[in-house]
Amino acid sequence: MSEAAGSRVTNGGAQQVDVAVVGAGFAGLYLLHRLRKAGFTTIALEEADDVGGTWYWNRYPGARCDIQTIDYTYTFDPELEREWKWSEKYATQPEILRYLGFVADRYDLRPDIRFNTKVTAANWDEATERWLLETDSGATVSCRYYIMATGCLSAPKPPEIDGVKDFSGEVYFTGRWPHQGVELAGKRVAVIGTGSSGIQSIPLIAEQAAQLTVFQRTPNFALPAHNGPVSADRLALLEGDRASYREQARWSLAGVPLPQQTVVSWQLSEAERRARFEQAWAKGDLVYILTQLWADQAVDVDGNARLADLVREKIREIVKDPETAAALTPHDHPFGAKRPCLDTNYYATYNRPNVTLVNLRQEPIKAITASGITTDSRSFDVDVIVFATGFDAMTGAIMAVHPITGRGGKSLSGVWAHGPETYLGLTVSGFPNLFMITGPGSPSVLSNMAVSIEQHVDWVVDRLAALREAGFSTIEATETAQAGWARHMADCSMLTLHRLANTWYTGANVPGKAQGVMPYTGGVGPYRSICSEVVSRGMLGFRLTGPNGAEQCNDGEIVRLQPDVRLVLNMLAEMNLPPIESMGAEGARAFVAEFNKGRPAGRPVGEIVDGTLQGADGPLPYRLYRPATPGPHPIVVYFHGGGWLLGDEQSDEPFCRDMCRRTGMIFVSVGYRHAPDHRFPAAAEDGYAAAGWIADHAAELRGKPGPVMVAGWSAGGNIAAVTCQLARDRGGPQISGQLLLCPVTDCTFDRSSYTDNATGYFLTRALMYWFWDLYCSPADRTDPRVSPLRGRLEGLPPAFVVTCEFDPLRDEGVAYAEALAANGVPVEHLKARGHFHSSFVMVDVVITGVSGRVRMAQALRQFAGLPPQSEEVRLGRITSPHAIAAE
Ligand code: N01
Repeated sequence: MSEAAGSRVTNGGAQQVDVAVVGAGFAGLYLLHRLRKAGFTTIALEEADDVGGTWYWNRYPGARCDIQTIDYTYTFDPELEREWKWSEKYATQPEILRYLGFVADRYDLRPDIRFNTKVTAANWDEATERWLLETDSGATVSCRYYIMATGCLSAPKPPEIDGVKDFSGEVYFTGRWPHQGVELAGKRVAVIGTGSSGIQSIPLIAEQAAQLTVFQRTPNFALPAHNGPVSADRLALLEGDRASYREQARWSLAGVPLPQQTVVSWQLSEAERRARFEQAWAKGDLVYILTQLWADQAVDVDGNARLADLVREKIREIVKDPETAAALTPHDHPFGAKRPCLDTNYYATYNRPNVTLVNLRQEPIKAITASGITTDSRSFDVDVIVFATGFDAMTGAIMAVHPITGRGGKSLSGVWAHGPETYLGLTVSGFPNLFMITGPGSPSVLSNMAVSIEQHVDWVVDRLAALREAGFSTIEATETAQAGWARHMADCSMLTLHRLANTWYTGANVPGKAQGVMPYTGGVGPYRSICSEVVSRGMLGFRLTGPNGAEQCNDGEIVRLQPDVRLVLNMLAEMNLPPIESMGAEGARAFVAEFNKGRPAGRPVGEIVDGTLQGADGPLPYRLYRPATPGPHPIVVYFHGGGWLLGDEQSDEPFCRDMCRRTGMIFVSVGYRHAPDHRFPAAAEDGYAAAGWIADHAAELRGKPGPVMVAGWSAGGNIAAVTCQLARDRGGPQISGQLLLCPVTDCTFDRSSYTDNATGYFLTRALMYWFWDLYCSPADRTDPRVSPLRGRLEGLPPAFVVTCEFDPLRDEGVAYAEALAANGVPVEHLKARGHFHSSFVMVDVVITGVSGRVRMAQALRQFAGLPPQSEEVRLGRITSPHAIAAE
C-alpha cells in the first residue's frame, strides 16, 4: 500500500484526495486509470487483499463468465487488447482474475489501491464540500468526489434458514469460496440454490462428491455454453474491424454486437422457429438466444412462451427421470425475465446415480441440524453445505455495507427505504459528488458489464474534468430529474418481461426488500445516448456549484417520451426525411405506401375480406377484419388517418387487426374519398354514408345487426366524431359508441399543443396546415362537419377519447373530450403520457401502446354491451391500464 500520487495527509490525519473509489474490480480499476490520466489525485479502497472484485470472491468450482470473453473485456486501449489473448470462449474465474491483475500491473494501479481496507462510513461535510470516509483500519480519507465501484452482486445474502450455526459439518458460500479450494472427494454434499452459481458449480461438485443433494426452490432456465476456443467467425469479425465491432457493442441493446431482430414469432412457421432455436441452442450464447430468435421474445408473453416451450422440451429430452425433469422445468417466469444460465452438463448431471434433486416447492426446508438438512418430509445427512443462495443485489453493496450520509444528515438507506432512487443510475439527489458505477437505474446487470462499466466511468470522469474546467466544485442531481428518471425507468420496465418474475432484479430474493425492477431495461445504446443528451443539454437535471456562489442548475427531465417512442422518433430523425408536405399529394401517398411496407403487418385475425360499399357519391372500397371467434360479432366502422389526404382502407391494417383481436369485433375500414380531388365535405359525407350502409348490411357482413360503433385515428377520428353528429341529426344509423384516437376536432391552431409540438414529433404543425389547406377552404372550416368541436354536442353516443402528450392535436382532443362531458355525453379520456400522434397505430413497434389499446378495446366492448376481456391483463400480455393513464 502506498499513498495516492499527489495526495496529502492533513493534521487531522485524513488522507486528502480529489477522488476516492471503493472497489478494485472491473469498474474500480478502470476508474483509477481514467482518473489518474485526467490528473485527479485518487485512491481506491478495497476490502480484499488483491484486485478482482467479483472475480476475486467467486472462486467456486466452475465459475466462469457467461458473456463471451472477447466481449467481456476492456476495450479502452487497443494496445491492451493486443497484449491479452483470451484462451476460451468463456474464460474461467482464474483466467479473468489473472487478466484483472495484468491490467492492474500494466497501468501500475496497485500503488493507488489500499487493500484490506473496508469503508465503514461515508459522510458529506457541507462546510468543506468533501466526503469524509472512515475505514476499518482506522485511517480516514477526505475526498471531493466519492465513487462507489462496488459491483452489483457483491453482498452475499444471508442463508435465511434456521439452524445453520448448529450444523457440525463444513459450510461454504459460492460468493465467498475459500482461496485454497475445498476438498469434496468422498463427501456427502448439499447445494442450496439453483441460480447461475449453483448451476455452474453443481456438475463439478457432482463429479467430486460421493453424494450430492441439490435443494431447489425455483427451477431456472439453463442453456449449454458449448465452451471451447473462441468462435472463429466471431473472432474474424472482431479482428476484421475491431473499432467498429466495439462501437457496435456500445450502441447495441445488451452491449454485445448483435443486430436487433425485426421478425416477430408469429410471422415464422413452427418449423422456422424450431430451426432458429436449434441454431441458437447449438451456439451456446446467452445474449444470442435472448435477442436473436424473434423480436417479441423479450417483450410479449406469447412470443416468449414459444421460446420457453422449446427450452422445456430440451430439459425433458436430457433428464431421464420424468419426475426430476418436471421438477427442473421452470414454469413460473418468462424465459429471460429471471437471469438464465449458461451451463456445462447441468441437466445431464441429474442422470448421475450420486445426484438427488429435492424439490423445495414440494418439501420446504424446515431446518438445518447438526447432521444435515431436514425438509417437511425427509432428513438428509451431509458433510458439507454449499450455499449458492445469491446476493442482496444492486443496492446491497452500496447501502448495506456502510452508512452513507449526504446533505442535511440524510442517510442513503433512509432515502432508499422504499427502493433505490437515482438519476441515470449514477447519482442520487441529496448526495452531492457521490457517483455509483452500474448502480440501480443503469443497464448494468442486463448488459455486458464491461461495456456498461466503461461507459459509466468515461461519463463520470469526463464530467469531473468538465466541472474542474468550469470552476465548479459540486454536482448534484435535482429531485425533478430523479423523479423523471424513475418514471422513465418504470416506462422502460413495461417494455420487457422482467417485471413478471420474482428475482434479484426486482429485489424479490431478499425478504423485506422494496420491490421493483432495479436495472435499466431500456438498453445500453439508448442509455448511452441519454447520458450524452444530458451533457449536450447543459447538464440537464444537475445543480452545479462553485466558489463565490457560482451556480448553474438546468432543471428538468431528460426523457419525457415513452422509451420506444423515443427510439422511433430518433430513427425517423436519422432518416432525415424531407417534410411530407413538400412531396405533393401523390409523392406523399407513395411515401406513406413505401413506409408502411416496412412495418410489421399485424397478427392474424379470423378473416380479412375486401368489398365495396355505397358512399355519399358512389362506391367506396372497404376492408373487413373478422375475429376468429364464432359470430355474429358487433361491428366497428373504422376511419383511417392521413389528414383527409393520405392512406386508404388498408393503411391502418395493423391497428385494425389488433383491435379486432382485442375486442372480438368486426372492424370495417372504409376507403373514403380523399383531398385534394375530393375536398370538404366529401370525406365527412362518405363517413356518414358508410356507417349507414354498414349498419344496414350488418347481417350480410355476418355481423351483429343493431347499433354499430365508430372509430378513427387522426383525420379518421374527425370523421368518426362528425359521423356521430350527423347520425344523431339525420335519423340514424344508431351508433352505440365512438372511439376517437388523436382526433382533429377544430380548425384553430392556437392551442398550446400546436406550439409545444410544432416539430419533432412526426406530425408537424406545417403538415397539419397543408392537410387543412388541401381539404377545406377557410370559409368552410368552422362547419361542424370538419370542426365537430363547434357542433352541437348533446345527445351523442358515449365516447372514448385518446390524446397523446406530444401531439399537435392534443389540446383539441382534450377540448372535445371536455366539451362532450360538459354536454352530458359519457366520456372516458385517456391522456397518453409520453406518446406521440402515431403511438397507438404503430402496433408491434411502440410496445408501450399496448396498454392504451387494451383500454380502447375494453371501452368498445362496453359500448357493445359485452363484458370486459380481462384475459389479456391476466396473462400479463398487457400492462396495467394505469400504466399510461391520465395523470
Ligand atoms: O444467485 P441467484 P447466484 N432457500 O439469486 C435460491 C451472476 N452470476 O449467485 O429462485 C432455498 O441467481 C434461489 O431460489 P429462488 C448472474 O447474473 C453470473 O446463482 O429465490 N433456496 C436461487 O435458486 C446471476 O444471476 C455468473 O426461489 C434459496 C438461488 O438460491 C447472479 O450472479 C455466475 C434460498 C440463488 O440464485 C446471481 O447468481 C454466477 C433459501 N433461503 C453468478 N435463498 C456467470 O456466469 C435463495 N435460494 C458470469
